[in-house]
Amino acid sequence: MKKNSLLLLNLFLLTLLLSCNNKKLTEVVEVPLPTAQEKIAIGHPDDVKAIEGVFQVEKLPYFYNDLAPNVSTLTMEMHYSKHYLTYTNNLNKALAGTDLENLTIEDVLAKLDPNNIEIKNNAGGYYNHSLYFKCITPKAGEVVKDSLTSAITKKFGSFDNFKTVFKEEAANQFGSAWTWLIVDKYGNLQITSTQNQDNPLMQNAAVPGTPILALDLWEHAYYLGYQYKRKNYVDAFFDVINWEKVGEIYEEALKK
Ligand code: MN3
Repeated sequence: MKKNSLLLLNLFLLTLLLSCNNKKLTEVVEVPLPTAQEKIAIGHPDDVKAIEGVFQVEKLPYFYNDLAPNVSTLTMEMHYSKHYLTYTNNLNKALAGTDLENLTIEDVLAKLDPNNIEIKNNAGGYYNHSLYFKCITPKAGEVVKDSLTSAITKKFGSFDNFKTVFKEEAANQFGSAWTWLIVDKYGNLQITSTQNQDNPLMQNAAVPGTPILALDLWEHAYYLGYQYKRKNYVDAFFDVINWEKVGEIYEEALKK
C-alpha cells in the first residue's frame, strides 16, 4: 500500500515536471514592460564593493544617470554594479594563493599566462573597465589643447582624422572586443583592438602598449540604449570622452 502511494506520488511529480517543461517549450510568456510611470530601483555606485581580496572596484566619479542619453542609466548601472563587480570578485578569487596575488594589476597583466583563461579574462575585465569608466564623464566639453592633442594631430594629421580612424577601427570589430588608443614602447600613439577582455598589456597583444583610452564594444556596454546600432553608441561615446583625464593618463604612460 505504502509502495503504491509512493509510486503514485512519483508519477504525479513526473507529470507535473513534464507539463512544466512542455509549457516552457511551447508557450511564449509575455512579461509586462515597466511603464513610464513605474520607477526602476537604481542603486548608488558607492554601495558597489568587491566581497574580499586584493582588488577593489574603482569609485565611479559620477552617478549612473549622469551620462544619459549617451550611455543610459540602466546600462551604466548594470555595467558598473554587475559586470565590473563580477570581474573584480572573480579576479580576486582566481588570484588567491597564486604568485600573482600581490602584484599591481599592470604586473598581473604582463606576467599572467595567456593560457590561464580564468585569470586572463578577469584580470582583463577588471583593468579594462577600470579604465573605461575613467575615460568618460558628464562634463566632456571641448577638447582641450594639450600635449596629447598635439601628439594626436602629429600622428593622425588632424583630430577629426583621428576620430575617423578610431571609429573605423571600432566598426571593424566583430563580436565582443575593445578598441584602444595606446602609447607604444617608443612613446608613439597607436590605435588597436583586442578580442574578449584581452588588452595591449598582455603578452599575446598584437600591438603592445599602455592603454590611455578604452572603448568597450561588448553588447552589454550599449545594447539597452542602442540595440543593433553600435555605430551610434561609438558616436555617443566620443561626446562623453573625458579628454582632460585621458591627457593625464597619457602623461603617466609616457613616463613608463
Ligand atoms: Mn563591459
